[in-house]
Amino acid sequence: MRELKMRNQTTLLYSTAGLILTLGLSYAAVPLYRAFCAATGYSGTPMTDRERYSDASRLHPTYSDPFNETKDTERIRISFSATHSDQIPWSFVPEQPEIYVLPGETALTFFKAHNYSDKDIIGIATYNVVPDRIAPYFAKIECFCFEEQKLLAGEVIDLPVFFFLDKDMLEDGETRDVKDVILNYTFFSARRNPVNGQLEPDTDLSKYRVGKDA
Ligand SMILES: *[C@@H]1O[C@H](CO)[C@@H](O)[C@H](O)[C@H]1NC(C)=O
Ligand SMILES: *[C@@H]1O[C@H](CO)[C@@H](O)[C@H](O)[C@H]1NC(C)=O
Ligand SMILES: CC(=O)N[C@H]1CO[C@H](CO)[C@@H](O)[C@@H]1O
Repeated sequence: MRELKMRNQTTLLYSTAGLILTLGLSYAAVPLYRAFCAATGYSGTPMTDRERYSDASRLHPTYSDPFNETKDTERIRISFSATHSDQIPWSFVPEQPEIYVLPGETALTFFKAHNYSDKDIIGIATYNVVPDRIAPYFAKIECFCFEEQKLLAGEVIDLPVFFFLDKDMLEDGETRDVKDVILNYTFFSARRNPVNGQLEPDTDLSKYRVGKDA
């Protein structure tokens, strides 16, 4: 296994295929999320492209420019942003404000959610990235947003996101110069429709606009 340089102390880096395999098991939860996302019509939704992360050669930091071997690639700042709908009685914050990554370099970050109500809550997160043209290259290996999250009354949980920017972004004229990315989550509370068993948000989602390119 190739040794990774831990250049960024705040970033936890993994390139272990085993870890990815284990995490990959929750992939089955994606369709539920997709359905929710499709229903809300958000744009700028990052793709969770399984092919990208099952190809281990993509999960290495890209140190040089694909068009110029002598030119180093620059780190890209990923900043995290978290909001929630008015209806959901919990707090939801990123545990670190930002991470700097190279294309192909995997990174792990956490968000913290706290239920300060006296009821159990089911939450569903939607996400978007800014600028949204980077979304096709923003690959999530594991994300709390793939599944509904149930918080018991009073509970505090850490929600992981394990991601990388696909190195192909460097070959796309639209994205090769992107140096600043925002990953933005919004939590909605949800309930199960007793008729069809589907999760439905408790909020009027049309009030929320996400994923607009600046
Ligand atoms: C390749 O990168 C080097 C270092 O940044 C630069 O000096 C050189 O001009 C670049 N070559 C081309 C063809 O752009
Ligand atoms: C994050 O999403 C919320 C709505 O869900 C939106 O109001 C906010 O502008 C978004 N922030 C960014 C940086 O896209
Ligand atoms: C404020 C807090 O920590 N959480 C609330 C969430 O739910 C429990 C119910 O057991 C409340 O007692 C807490 O006040």
